[in-house]
Amino acid sequence: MLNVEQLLSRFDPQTGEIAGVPAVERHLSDLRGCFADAAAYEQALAVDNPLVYTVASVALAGGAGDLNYAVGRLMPGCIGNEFYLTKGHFHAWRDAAEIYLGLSGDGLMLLEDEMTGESRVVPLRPHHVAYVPGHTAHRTVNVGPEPLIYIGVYPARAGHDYDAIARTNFRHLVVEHDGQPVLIPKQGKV
Ligand code: PAN
Ligand code: ZN
Repeated sequence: MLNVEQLLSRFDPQTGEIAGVPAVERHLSDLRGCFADAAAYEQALAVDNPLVYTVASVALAGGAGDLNYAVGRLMPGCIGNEFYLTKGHFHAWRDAAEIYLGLSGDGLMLLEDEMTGESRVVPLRPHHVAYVPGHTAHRTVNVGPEPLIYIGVYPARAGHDYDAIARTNFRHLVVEHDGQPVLIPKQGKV
């Protein structure tokens, strides 16, 4: 049986840290192709390469019924008028769903159905649980002034497929307009 240290994790909902678990860091330079305004991206990167998000993952077992989880911390910011975001992915095992719980900050999940291309946004903030069905690309967006901290729980066998959605980089984006987050189609104007 797993030992008590494995059965229990302690995390900080303000920083996104899980005690004893190293976090993967994604800087702006890791997000080439993720923001719609390529010129604004290159301009920002020429000035600085800030940390955009971190992910601390717990993957103890990989059996058919096992679960993994990860705490994410997505910093506030924009490239052009598009809010800071995660790369986004499908699960390699397409049937694998996921739940996201908001821990602090104010964010959105951008979802895109692989079959129909339909998009949805759902809130990601404290006291909310967001369900990501299988066959759905998912990306996290921070639309607030503070770091967005959240936890995602998914089947251990889900795997991450970044390439399939990177080809189109989602059909919609979330931009700031008159102080509010707005979902617009690519090429769309607000
Ligand atoms: C999350 C994500 C996390 C980082 O744990 O991995 O939000 O986003 P990217 O993986 O797209 O960089 C999850 O959805 N796991 O399946
Ligand atoms: Zn996922």
